[in-house]
Amino acid sequence: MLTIYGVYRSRASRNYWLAGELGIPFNSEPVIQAYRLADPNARDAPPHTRTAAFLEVNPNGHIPSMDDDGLRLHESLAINLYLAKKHGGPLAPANLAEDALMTMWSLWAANELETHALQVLTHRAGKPELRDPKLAQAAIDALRAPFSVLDKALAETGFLVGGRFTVADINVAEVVRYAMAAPELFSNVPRVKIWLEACHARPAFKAMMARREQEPA
Ligand SMILES: N[C@@H](CCC(=O)N[C@@H](CS)C(=O)NCC(=O)O)C(=O)O
Repeated sequence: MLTIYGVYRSRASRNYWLAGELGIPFNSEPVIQAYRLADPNARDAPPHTRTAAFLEVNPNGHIPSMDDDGLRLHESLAINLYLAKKHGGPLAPANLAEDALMTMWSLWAANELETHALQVLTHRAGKPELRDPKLAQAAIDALRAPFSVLDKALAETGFLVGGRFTVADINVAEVVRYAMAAPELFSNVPRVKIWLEACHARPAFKAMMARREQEPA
């Protein structure tokens, strides 16, 4: 049986979205980020990323993690690639070339986008006392080139791989979502805007976001 450790307000969102797309059942082990707790050492603290029990699951002390019949995986994007391939269907690669492209786009999202997109989120939409407009602007400037790459990649079919919605779209869209606090980033990349709206119109994405909204901010 598949177990996903995490909360909806974390990168585990990617895995919940994918599981919804695949229609696969899973156990949910709620584990919250330690830094979100006033006192992670309190006796009544909920399960979090720095407990001894969770560090046994993921020594990195990060969510999400996954256990699938004894296979333990960390890294949200790797978990999605694994689950898509395990369950097959249109979300999964149909051949080695598609597999390579889906891996490439997932690593691209993690390496070319994620740090900057998180900076946009923190400094545009995070706690007001922590926001630094200069850092937000630097991250926005850094994202312009990769956003243009993404826009061009979407030109032919509107999707990243194989002319259909796949795990690659989920993995990239979930990173691009962090940059939505900078609407100006999307004005010169119309295909990215249309693609992201299409991704966000999917019932499994909406269901994931509804669960996310139910969690305390
Ligand atoms: N590259 C990892 C990053 C995981 C990560 O940093 N997760 C954050 C939540 S989104 C976390 O667990 N932070 C809690 C902590 O550092 O205590 C992935 O994609 O899974």
